[in-house]
Amino acid sequence: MTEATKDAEPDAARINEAMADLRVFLEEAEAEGELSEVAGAQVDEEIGALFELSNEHLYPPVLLFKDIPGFDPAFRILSNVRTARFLVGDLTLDAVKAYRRRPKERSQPIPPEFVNTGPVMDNVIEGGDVNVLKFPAAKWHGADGGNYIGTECMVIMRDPDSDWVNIGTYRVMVQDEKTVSIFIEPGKHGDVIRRKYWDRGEPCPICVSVGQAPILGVVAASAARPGQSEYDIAGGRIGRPVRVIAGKETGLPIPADAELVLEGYMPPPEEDSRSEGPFGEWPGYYASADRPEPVLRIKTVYHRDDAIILGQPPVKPNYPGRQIKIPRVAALWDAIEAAGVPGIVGVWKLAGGGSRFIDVIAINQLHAGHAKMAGLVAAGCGPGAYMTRMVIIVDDDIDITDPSEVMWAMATRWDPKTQTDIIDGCYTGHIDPALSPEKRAAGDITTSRMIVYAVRPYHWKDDFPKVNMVSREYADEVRRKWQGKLRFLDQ
Ligand SMILES: Cc1cc2nc3c(=O)[nH]c(=O)nc-3n(C[C@H](O)[C@H](O)[C@H](O)COP(=O)(O)O)c2cc1C
Ligand SMILES: [Mn+2]
Repeated sequence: MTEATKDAEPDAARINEAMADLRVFLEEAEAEGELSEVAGAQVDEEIGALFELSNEHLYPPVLLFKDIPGFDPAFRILSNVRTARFLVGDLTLDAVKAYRRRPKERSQPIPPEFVNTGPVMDNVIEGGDVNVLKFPAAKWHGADGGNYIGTECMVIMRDPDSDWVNIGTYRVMVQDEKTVSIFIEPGKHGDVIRRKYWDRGEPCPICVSVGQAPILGVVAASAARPGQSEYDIAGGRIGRPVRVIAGKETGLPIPADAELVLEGYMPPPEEDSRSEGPFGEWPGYYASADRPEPVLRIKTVYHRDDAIILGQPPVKPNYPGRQIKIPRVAALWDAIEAAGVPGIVGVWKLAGGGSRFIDVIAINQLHAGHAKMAGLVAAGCGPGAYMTRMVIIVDDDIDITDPSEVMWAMATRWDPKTQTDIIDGCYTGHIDPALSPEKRAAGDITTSRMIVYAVRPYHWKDDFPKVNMVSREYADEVRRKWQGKLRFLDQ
């Protein structure tokens, strides 16, 4: 690396500012040469196809779609924010370890600060003037059932029994000028909260931001404890309170520098439900099909003059751009350790499984039954329960970031009959493609898990055949001796 490029590398403070403010992010992305502006692409499929092609890269370019035909050129769609190289850095096990060592104060929640105004108040549109059709919303994939204005969005709700303000990322499809549908899987916090209003015979107040600081997208898409506000977590992560404004209609806190916010009420499904989906989902299928979903009746729209709508639809999880999510891996590792499982030396997710399906955990086996502790906790803990298919436990000599090493461990240390647990009735969602039609019809939204103990069985591990491989120390010694003389050593 030359001195010049070293100097140009963003430091931690600049990364923090980019996480805290979408406009700063854009400036930094441009300065880093990661921004690609796309003029004139159509909302119907073309933007989606360009997005998918960009995901052929491990670090997809940040795409700013502008001059979108049929829409006010002030409005733009922005994709690939949270995968920008300057934001995410290395995607290695060391990066997971470094993330887990992050300063303690960054894990301390900081509640948001209410302010009177901000850029989101540039335009406040109410009642009869509300028209969401004037904002560009992409039909991302050919078979999608509609145009999605909310992909990397934040759905803001307040628990009627407490002060808990929850934020979740749930997809938002445009229905008509004044209505959008929101797809919230059963059991997600937004689902729990809305049911409480409905049980009282009330519509659920909701604000949806479809463009906001990158950190808010991070926390909205990550599992926090029930009762814990993702706003507070975001504040902790950026080291200062998120600035919010009370929505005129609902009083819900909306980010003061949000790009575009929809505010309104979600009546109970029996009062209003409309066809939602299908939508090309992250596992790589149209699994949830189309079904009636509750809707948000929009009362107020807030937007900046030149609003940027975030567009982050899923692509099949084997695309390189579907990077491993370091914070998610770290959250699973933290949960396993918090449950008291010792000797964890690595946690990873295998490509192809996205952020959920396939967890791999390396352990330094300390006692009989230890691998089973790790496997059962990983399959059952908060960050590991939802939509997992397989948990693979391996010994600490396996490089869990290399799929061929994991396959080697399975091929050679795993006896399927005696080293496997299959557990029925585990937490999943409608977007799980393996959920049978019968289970869907019965409302049994569960699938099974397999825990694979691809470890040397503890009680005879010392007698397990030795690995046939030159020791790293001797390999290094030989390399030093022969380097410069043998071309293959330098390649
Ligand atoms: C881009 C993106 C889209 C998502 N879409 C949905 C969705 O449509 N429905 C859903 O239930 N979860 C969706 N999720 C997952 C939730 O955001 C995630 O489970 C989050 O923890 C939910 O917040 P909660 O824990 O407060 O319920 C999505 C995540 C991302 C990153
Ligand atoms: Mn939550």
